[in-house]
Amino acid sequence: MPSFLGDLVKRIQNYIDGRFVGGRREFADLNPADGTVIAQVTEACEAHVDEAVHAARRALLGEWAQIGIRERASRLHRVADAIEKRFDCFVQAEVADTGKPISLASKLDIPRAVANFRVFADLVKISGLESFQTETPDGANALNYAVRKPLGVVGVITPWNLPLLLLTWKVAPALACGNTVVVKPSEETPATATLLAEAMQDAGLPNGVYNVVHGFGPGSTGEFLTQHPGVDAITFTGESRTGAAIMKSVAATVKPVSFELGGKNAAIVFADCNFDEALSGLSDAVFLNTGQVCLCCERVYVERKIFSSFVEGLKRKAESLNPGWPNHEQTDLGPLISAQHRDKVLSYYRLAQEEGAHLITGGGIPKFSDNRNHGFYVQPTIYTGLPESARCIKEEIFGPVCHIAAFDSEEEAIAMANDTKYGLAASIWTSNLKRGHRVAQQMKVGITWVNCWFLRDLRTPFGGAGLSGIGREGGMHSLNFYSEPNNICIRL
Ligand code: NAD
Ligand code: 6OD
Repeated sequence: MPSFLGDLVKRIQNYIDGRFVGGRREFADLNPADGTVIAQVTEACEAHVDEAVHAARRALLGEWAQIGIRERASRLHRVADAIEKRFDCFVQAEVADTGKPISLASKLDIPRAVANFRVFADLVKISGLESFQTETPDGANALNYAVRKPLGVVGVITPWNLPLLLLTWKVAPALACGNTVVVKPSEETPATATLLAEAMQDAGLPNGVYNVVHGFGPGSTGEFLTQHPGVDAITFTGESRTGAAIMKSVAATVKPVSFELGGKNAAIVFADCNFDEALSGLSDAVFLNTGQVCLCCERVYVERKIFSSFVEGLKRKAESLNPGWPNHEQTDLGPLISAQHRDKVLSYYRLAQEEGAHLITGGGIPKFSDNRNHGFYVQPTIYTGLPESARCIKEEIFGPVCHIAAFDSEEEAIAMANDTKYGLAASIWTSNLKRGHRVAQQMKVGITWVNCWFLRDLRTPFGGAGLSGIGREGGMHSLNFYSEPNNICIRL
């Protein structure tokens, strides 16, 4: 078995039909903390993608099709065991690829990958043995029953912000339903998807059930996958614009899609909230993973009575964050993913000033006395004073930044929060339970948290309205997407 840090990190290859496969074209994988090259990655050409899709098709019709739900579930638990066995290796690979603090990768990313396999293994077993496989309505003169089948070969395309968490969030239910997958992780974070191949081997998944192809989007691996006629469905997480491009691309072959896209999420903080809890919650909701979580709140609305003290409190939180080396336990703010993304975030910092914002803190690049100056760090940043029509209020920035505005009434707060083309998440802070329910039910989003943020139960529906996505995954919603009912009607 190749040792990940010894071999794979230096040369990350595609994984097709149970084998690591090299190629002629390579691209560099950078450490965002200091810009150094940590690996060379093999870019999959069209022939590699074709090979992976064919391997996935063969596997779909082979041993994998004969394995019943109980055994599939038990192998997925073994994948979870295999990730746990290599826990440190996964953590180090994720930290090196993303620059995220080691504390975050060890508490969130890798444990959630394990949980994704365990939850969907259990869910498919329980529901499959009870009612998921057959629906039998009480027909008067006919017996109807629907048998659920896998969709087939599923193309899984994922982003760089929570690489293994988001990849396994899709791979686990897809495999639980009996599909096979060809995954294309982000070109920025190819490591943990490749390491997962070893866990799949350990768990005894047949060759071809899990395949990894590396590369870029347009004119590269991503597009080869979405256009491939042998791919039966695409599940995608990433930018809304990319979702639109993929939709066009899959139209010719009419593939079902599940899209988890961008957000411009709002938080509403009422004066009756528990102030300290709201402040801590919002500090996470704005700055966690350097603001690179689709659920992060870049728009914060605070009731006027507590506006000044809240702005002051969040400023103190922002200034207390430690932009350290990702591998240090005390670090709580890593770099952004790439130089290109840092340029984008900094362009919004400049735009905010041009649009008339009042800078509360941050707005630039931190200064270091070491090689972090070659990394992609930016300062956590807070603005006030922008009109609601400003581009910085309308467009997703995806950095450690928020704008705070005051409101006077519940109706005004709801109207401002909903005034967006996105609709992923919202977070409401109040000690009035009635108000919590009332406001939450008026949010035009896929998920609303009350007095918390990013508190997850993996059985609940997850996804977005508007530009934030198509469909819902999570729990039975995932199992429904990754399978297809075949209804059989027998006349009695
Ligand atoms: P991105 O859309 O640029 O890339 C995502 C993936 O799509 C990558 O693997 C990329 O190579 C691939 N890709 C790009 N163009 C493609 C094309 N034309 N055809 C096929 N594949 C293509 O997104 P990103 O920059 O990696 O991630 C950040 C974005 O993802 C943000 O907008 C964020 O809000 C969103 N996101 C959403 C969720 C959610 O659950 N809603 C979760 C995480 C991230
Ligand atoms: O928690 C999840 O299941 C999920 N899909 C989170 C998405 C986070 C976005 O960056």
